[in-house]
Amino acid sequence: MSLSAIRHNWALPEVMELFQLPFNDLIFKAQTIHRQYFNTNEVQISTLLSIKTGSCPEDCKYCPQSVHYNTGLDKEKLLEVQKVIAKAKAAKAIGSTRFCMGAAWKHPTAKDMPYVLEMIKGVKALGMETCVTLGRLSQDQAHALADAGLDYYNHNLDTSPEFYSHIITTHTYGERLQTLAYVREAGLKICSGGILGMGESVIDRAKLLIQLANLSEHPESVPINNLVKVKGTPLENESDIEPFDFIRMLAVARIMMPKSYVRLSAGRQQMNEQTQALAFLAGANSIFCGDKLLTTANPQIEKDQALLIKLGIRPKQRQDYSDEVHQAAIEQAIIEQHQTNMLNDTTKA
Ligand code: SAM
Ligand code: DTB
Ligand code: SF4
Repeated sequence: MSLSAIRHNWALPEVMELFQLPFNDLIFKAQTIHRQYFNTNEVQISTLLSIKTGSCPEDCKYCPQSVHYNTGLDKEKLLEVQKVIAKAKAAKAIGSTRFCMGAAWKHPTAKDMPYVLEMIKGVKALGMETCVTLGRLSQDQAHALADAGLDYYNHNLDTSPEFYSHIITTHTYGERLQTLAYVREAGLKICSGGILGMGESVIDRAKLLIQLANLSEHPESVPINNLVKVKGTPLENESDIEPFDFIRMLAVARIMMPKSYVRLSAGRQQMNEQTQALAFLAGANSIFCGDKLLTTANPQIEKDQALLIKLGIRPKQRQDYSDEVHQAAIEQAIIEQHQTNMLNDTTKA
């Protein structure tokens, strides 16, 4: 079978046609393409850590960390480098191959940068991939991150250019694209996606995917977040989206960016196992593991391990990383978890 082409010329009518396909046809198409490029029974696992929490000057209506909203968040200064490395070690022990560090900044300052660079070097030394999300970057900052050995920069476009100013008023879509261009030019991998459930239309979702897929290279990682509605933010009472519509977004992302990792990102805590299983069927092949995202809850690791076992899905090892002892330890932990679950099921019965 010939491989699906990697295209950068997606147009709105054809993308809307994908969104309007009968559900089964869409999922079949996405899964067929997924199998051309990936092992369907593997997911890449990343872990998040907020290295600087709250008091962000930006006004993003979904975000619990914006200084503009009172969400009762415990604010924290930039964490110490050693604390960050200890958290990365714990993430590695649960099978995570990438450690993502997020800061509630409009952009990093000259004072912050040396600490962030040390964090990157320290996490890399553990044999993990590194990702940071620090807000807007200058060209020099993008190069400094690359020189420190950073693998991925996360910078989400979040929604369509048209809907952006309804949600974010303190920076522009153009600025986001500029940072992505600096990141690419510095030779870093890009992690960029968006959020569903902010009151956007299906056209906005299609336009977000067109922005991402029509970049000169597709982002290597595309996180699709389901809005976590946090009390105190302007979107706290937004209506839930239909879970099938969330799955459609993942499927269309998979079809448009066949080689990218599509991450079933924020919102899994509020999602049942069946919806998550459909997400994997639609081509999602990356998740965040660990009981916290940045500031909100994520499923307990035991729950995630149990789900992956039920579905026969394995955590993906780094391609360039052959630590067999580490892999064996993860597999042993998963088997033990499986046995405990079975034992619990038997005692309950
Ligand atoms: N300040 C940096 C920035 O905005 O680029 C990095 C941190 S920011 C928290 C990273 C991303 O988290 C946002 O772009 C958004 O996609 C996601 N996010 C924030 N709050 C969220 C929420 N309540 N639900 C889902 N995703 C959220
Ligand atoms: C992404 O797309 N989602 C992550 C990560 N990239 C940085 C962040 C989700 C944050 C959810 C809300 C919170 O926990 O504060
Ligand atoms: Fe700040 Fe990022 Fe939250 Fe916007 S999304 S308020 S920039 S932390």
